[in-house]
Amino acid sequence: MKNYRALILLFALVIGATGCNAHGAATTIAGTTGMSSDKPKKTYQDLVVGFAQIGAESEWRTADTLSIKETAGQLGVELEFSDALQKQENQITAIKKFIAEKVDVIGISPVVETGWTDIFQEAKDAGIPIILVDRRADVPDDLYVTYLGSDFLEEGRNSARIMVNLTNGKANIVELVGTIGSAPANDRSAGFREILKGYPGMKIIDSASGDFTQARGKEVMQDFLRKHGNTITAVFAQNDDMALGAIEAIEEYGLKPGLDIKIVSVDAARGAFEAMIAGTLNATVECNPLLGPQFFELALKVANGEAVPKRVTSQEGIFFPENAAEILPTRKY
Ligand code: GYE
Repeated sequence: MKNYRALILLFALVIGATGCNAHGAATTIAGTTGMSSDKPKKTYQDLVVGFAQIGAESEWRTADTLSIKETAGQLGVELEFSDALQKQENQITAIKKFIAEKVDVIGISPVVETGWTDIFQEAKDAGIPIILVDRRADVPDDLYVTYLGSDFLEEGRNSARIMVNLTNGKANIVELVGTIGSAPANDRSAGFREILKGYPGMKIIDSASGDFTQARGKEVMQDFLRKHGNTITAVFAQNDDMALGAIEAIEEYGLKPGLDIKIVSVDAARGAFEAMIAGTLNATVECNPLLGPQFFELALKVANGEAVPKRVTSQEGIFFPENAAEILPTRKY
């Protein structure tokens, strides 16, 4: 790192002393040091990144935003951050702005999977690489450089495996789905069903979107309870916030969440640990939102034309009430 800084300093001195442009100076140095590229390498301090965030719908998202902003601050990256209030059109407007500003790299968590091809093509035409963060977009491979995020399909599968164990293979499940058309909602639904296929006693009796928020999760659970009453024996909430909303609805209905109705959710945010400690949530499958460090590492490589893998997945675990109190203090979100 130190040597690297020294090299950059040398560049600056050569440019200053000779008055040549950066391109010429780099070629000279490349010639004397054997470097193959004729462009000076960017450092984090030179990097300008535009980030089109989804919104602030969940504890997960808040932690993700903080990780991105904090990491940018620590590294000295200039960050243009946009919050789209969960609306695709706002994300598209943000990307247009980043293109006009000629940022080095664009990061985006696409709120839904479809509808991105045209705007991604515009970025590509302007020579600005796109990194998908957290959520996938359904676009041709050449329109983004890499996708950093969780394996949502496996999260859905794990949620189903846990649910089978908790209910001995027999349950009437209601499902709180995330944002319709989003990659995590699509994949968590698919992974969950894939495993349940092998268990005829496990029935999904209803399924509706709570848009990944606690407030909507509660409303949808109230509807489910009105419709199905105490025939419901299990809830699969595709994130913790919706599970917390469901817990409130179940308590208000007069049943015991965690006991009368088993609940499994995804994210492993603090609220989920608190609910497990209170005995109202049975398990949470981790989905890591702390993507800042990996994102900026990729962004710098991409800006310097270095090769990066097309897919980078985050490592995750599963947590249960048994040791929730012990683990909670170590959680960073
Ligand atoms: O699970 C949910 C958030 O895209 C993985 O979005 C993310 C999901 C996360 O709102 O809480």
